[in-house]
Amino acid sequence: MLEFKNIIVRKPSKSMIEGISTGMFSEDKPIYEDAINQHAEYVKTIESLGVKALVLEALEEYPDSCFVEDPAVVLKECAIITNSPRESRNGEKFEIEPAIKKYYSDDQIFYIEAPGTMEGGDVMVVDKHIYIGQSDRTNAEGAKQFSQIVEKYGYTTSTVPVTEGLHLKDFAIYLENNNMLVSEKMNEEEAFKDFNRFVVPKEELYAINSLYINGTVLVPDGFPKTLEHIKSLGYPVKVVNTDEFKKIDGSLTCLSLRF
Ligand code: CIR
Repeated sequence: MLEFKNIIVRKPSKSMIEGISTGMFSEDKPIYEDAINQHAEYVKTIESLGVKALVLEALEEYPDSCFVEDPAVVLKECAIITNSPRESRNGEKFEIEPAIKKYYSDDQIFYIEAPGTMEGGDVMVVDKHIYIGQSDRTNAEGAKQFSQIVEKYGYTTSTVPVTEGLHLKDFAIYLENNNMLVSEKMNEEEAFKDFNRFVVPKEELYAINSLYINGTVLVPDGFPKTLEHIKSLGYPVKVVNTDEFKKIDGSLTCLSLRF
C-alpha cells in the first residue's frame, strides 16, 4: 500500500484574496479567516491518518503560495522544483526549496528550467508511471525535462492534454487500487482506459480532486454523488471543507506535498 509519512503545507496568506481564479467554481473572493480554519482542519485530518506535517508560514507576497503542490513534485527517490509560467507564482519555487532540503539531499533535487514550465498539479503518479498534464502551466519542454529526471529512478511517463481548465488533477485523479475519478472528457482518454473509472457528474466536477491518504480518501464537502461512489469502492472517507480555496481554483491535493 502506498504510504505517506510526511506532508508539507503552507498557511494561506491574507493576500489570497488576490489569488488567480478562472471563476470556474466561484466569482467570490475567499474569506481569509475561514480559509485559516479550513486549512487547520485539513492539516488535522491528514495528521489523524498517521502523517507528520511541516507547516510553513504564510507568504504575503505570493497570494497562491498555500498551494504548495505546484512549485515542487516530491517522489520517494527525489524532488523536482518546478517552474510556473505565471509571474505571480514563479517565485514560490525559491520559497519551497528550503523545506524540500529538510528531507532531500542536494543530489536528489532537480529543477525544471526555462523554457520548460511546469506546476505540480499536472503531475499524477500511478505506481511507477507518471502522467503529465500538458496545460497552460506545463509545456512540452517542461514535461520532457521532468521525464528525463524521473526516468533515472525507473519511472515511465506519458503526457495527457488538459483542455478543460487548470491542471490535470482537476479532471482525473488516481485513488490507488486501479480506481480513478474522471471528467467526461478524461473518460475518453485512451491512456486511462484500463482504470476503473467513475465519471463525476458535471455539477460535482470540483470533487474529482479528492485525495487518497494511507487507505482513506478525503473528499471535499458538498458533493454527495462522488462521496457515495468513493464509499461504495470500500474506502473510509473524510469530508473536508475547502470552500474558501475553491473560490480561487484550489482543491485538496493542491494544499500539500505528500511523501
Ligand atoms: C492558481 O491558479 O494557480 C491557483 N489559484 C490555484 C492552484 C491550484 N493548484 C492545484 O490544483 N495544484
